[in-house]
Amino acid sequence: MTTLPLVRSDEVTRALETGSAIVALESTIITHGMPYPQNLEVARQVEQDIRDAGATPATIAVIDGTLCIGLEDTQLETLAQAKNVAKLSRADMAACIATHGTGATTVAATMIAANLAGISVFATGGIGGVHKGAEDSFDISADLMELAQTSVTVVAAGAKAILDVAKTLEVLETQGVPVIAVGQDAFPAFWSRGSRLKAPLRMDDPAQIAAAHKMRRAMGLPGGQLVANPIPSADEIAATELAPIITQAQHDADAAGITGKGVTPYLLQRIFELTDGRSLTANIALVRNNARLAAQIAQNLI
Ligand code: PSU
Ligand code: MN
Repeated sequence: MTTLPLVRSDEVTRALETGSAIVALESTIITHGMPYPQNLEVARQVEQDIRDAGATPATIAVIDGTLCIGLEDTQLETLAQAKNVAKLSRADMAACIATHGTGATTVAATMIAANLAGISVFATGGIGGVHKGAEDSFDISADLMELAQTSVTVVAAGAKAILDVAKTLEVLETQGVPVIAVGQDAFPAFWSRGSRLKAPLRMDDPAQIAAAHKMRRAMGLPGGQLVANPIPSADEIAATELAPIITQAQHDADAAGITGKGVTPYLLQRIFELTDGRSLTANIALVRNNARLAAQIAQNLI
């Protein structure tokens, strides 16, 4: 019989044994979302933020055919410097493990792994969603369908402003995914706090978010929740300032013929260049902010 090669870090094993709070973290943000060496610094910093907030971090990746739940520091370092690491989602994660490959997990793949390991909360930057022009390209992230079927609460700063955010919210509604804004009514726009779009739900208390997660389970509803946590005001970039930059980046991606999995990493890198690195500074601040909130939600789930 085929068994799943799943290995937990010592820290995660201890947390599971003692029943303490755990927060999952994705690895695509390390390999495809940020440049080296900031990616490594951020990966370490976010783990520490979770510890400081009273929970245990579990960064998830596939390394040499093993599904790793929690990475040791040397593994984190190798991944942060690795080139040509696969970007894994629901469609290709099993194939990567079966062929003894190495890959970073996206939101969708991290949710699957967290659920397998008994972890209910996951912090990231922004989820994937419906890309601009999806009516022609059909480019809709598998993250949305994962939120509809895997019972993990995902804390993000909304959907990246490179996406068609209105269409992203429509798909989430169709798929029955609760979208919960924290501390405000508006659905946050990743690098910016506000947007013209109102989030369907609002909860300002991590205990409420945890209670809603438990109630979905009690009702036998599959799927998770999207917690939309706005970037701290001190770190945001105004949406009006970013709009032309996003348009430029999208134009460049189209001109370069970028499609499929390459689109999101290309746009993030191009926006980094066009903002002289300010998009990265904001991205780091929002991920850390999400990690802290996720640690509080996780503590209310135990
Ligand atoms: N958010 C970030 N940086 C990232 C991503 C999200 O701030 O790199 C990654 C996540 O792993 C997400 C993926 O799941 O981008 C979405 O990719 P796609 O649009 O190809 O589904
Ligand atoms: Mn896509």
